Amino acid sequence: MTQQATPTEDPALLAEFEARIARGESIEPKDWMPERYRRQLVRMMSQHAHSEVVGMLPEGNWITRAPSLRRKLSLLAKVQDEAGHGLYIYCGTETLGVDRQQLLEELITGKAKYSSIFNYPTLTWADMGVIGWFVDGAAIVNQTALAKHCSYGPYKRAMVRVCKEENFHKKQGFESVAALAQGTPAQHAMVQDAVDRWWWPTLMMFGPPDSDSPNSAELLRWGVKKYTNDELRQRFVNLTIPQAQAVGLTLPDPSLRFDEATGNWVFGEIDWNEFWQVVKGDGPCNRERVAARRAAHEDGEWVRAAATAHAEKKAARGATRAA
Ligand code: BYC
Repeated sequence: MTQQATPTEDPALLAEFEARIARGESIEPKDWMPERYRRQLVRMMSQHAHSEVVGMLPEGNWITRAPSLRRKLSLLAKVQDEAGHGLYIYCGTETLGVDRQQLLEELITGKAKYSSIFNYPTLTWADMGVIGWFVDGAAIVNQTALAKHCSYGPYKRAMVRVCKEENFHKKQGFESVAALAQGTPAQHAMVQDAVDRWWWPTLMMFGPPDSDSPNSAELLRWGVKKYTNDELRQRFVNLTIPQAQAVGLTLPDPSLRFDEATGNWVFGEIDWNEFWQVVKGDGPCNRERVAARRAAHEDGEWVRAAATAHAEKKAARGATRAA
């Protein structure tokens, strides 16, 4: 399935499109858009949808080992929410003329990108709290900007509900972290260790530095992104440090300091070699994650076959009645 043909990139159409973006109007699926804009959205939205779906795996790993019924319920709800987020965003890519099957194929064959953060292992129960606090906290910073400002209507609207749910995820994570931080010395040590392992990979979630981000200029120009990767990363750092201080946890960065002049927390150098290694498929869990998604897809074959058979039978019944 392809989008209605846009015969040429007529300069007048492009000028009108850019004027609409400058006026803060939403671009909708049937509106004219430059092919580059459509492709950028498909790239970004499909990576986002895949991230939500793969993001279920590190936490799903702990559902059967949650320490209480209450913790299990909130973890279960969170993981189910991530599945829903993936589905909304895949629907969003369909409005751009992309076939979902094709995207899923790219995910299970390891061709597609998804967020680097989900290629790290979840070693202890404390990781569940820290993921909610850091990873969902980072997601909120990034996605609230999309919900408020993104120029593509279906993506912007999908982000409204996603952000509401991410807020619940963050709160349950931070509450769990606070309980462990105030618990026994062993619990405090467990949650500090999780903070130490997840801090730097979370900062990498925001993408490469602005000086090394090939897509940012176009996305900013066309109002898909409102802020740069570094701006959002800084916002997350500024928001999170006081929260860590409030629960008596430290962040694994000896160079952290508050800069009165800018009102920002200055942080140390991110290991970009590690980031690119993970993005290129060589992180601690990349192969495991893709294999798990492939197995889930293959195990679900009978569900797809049954749904297709049901739809075909219903359509045939409708055709007989109409005749
Ligand atoms: N991991 O030019 P750049 C979630 C790639 S879901 C992997 O700066 P852009 C959550 C990038 O794709 C989290 N790859 O790109 C879910 C590009 O490669 P290609 C996902 C990354 O698009 C469950 C290349 O590096 N959130 O939060 O301007 C539970 C150069 O980058 C990463 C979204 O997807 C990365 N971290 O900026 C809890 C939000 N970073 O495609 C939480 C929407 C960069 O040219 N996406 N790359 O081959 C965005 O805001 C932007 O796409 C990004 C990257 C900030 C991620």
